Amino acid sequence: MSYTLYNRPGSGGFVVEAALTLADAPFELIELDSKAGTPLSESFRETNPWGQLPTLILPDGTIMTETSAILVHLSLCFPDKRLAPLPGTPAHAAFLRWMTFANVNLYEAVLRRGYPFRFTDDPAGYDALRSAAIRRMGEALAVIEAHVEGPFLLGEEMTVADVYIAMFLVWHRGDLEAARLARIAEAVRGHRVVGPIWRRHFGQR
Ligand SMILES: N[C@@H](CCC(=O)N[C@@H](CS)C(=O)NCC(=O)O)C(=O)O
Repeated sequence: MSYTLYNRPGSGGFVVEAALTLADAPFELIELDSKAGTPLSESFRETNPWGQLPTLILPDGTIMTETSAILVHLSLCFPDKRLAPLPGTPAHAAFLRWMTFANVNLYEAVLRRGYPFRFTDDPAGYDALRSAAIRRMGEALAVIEAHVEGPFLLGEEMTVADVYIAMFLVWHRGDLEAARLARIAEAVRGHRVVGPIWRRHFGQR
């Protein structure tokens, strides 16, 4: 029984692909032919009515969307792979906190930057929306930077939260003083399993 992951290169499915690979879970990758900043084809809405990636089909056919929910689910399905801290611990509470924080504050800012036409009906406002989104993303990354336990976000071990945050760092277009997040991204890029997936999505960035 296998998972099916819908994504496009350089998109958020990178982190789901990394999590599935870290979990040794069998999966089929379906890469949609579409560019960042453009809506996906209407026909894809039959799979995900919100028309977004990543979309993961579980082995029993259940459709999952929302990156942080997918990552939390996978971490619970494969506890021995230690994708996340042990459920019920303070570290797991922090894991849930930052996963949701990233989805709500970072991912939405990425969308405001890439798809401003969804957030205002006034084309004259697109540039202002984009620059405010980049600033907001920098503010959210700075909050996470201040909460890095070290060396990884939640302590000694890398979790999928680190891989997730590293993805936002590579997408961020503004200035950012975040030495601890930069070190996490470096570790993610250099990771034996995640590194090759990173390079396929983001090249040498
Ligand atoms: N809230 C969603 C956001 C996903 C998202 O924005 N995905 C982008 C690709 S990175 C996308 O599908 N863009 C196409 C669109 O929004 O039309 C999640 O957490 O997975």
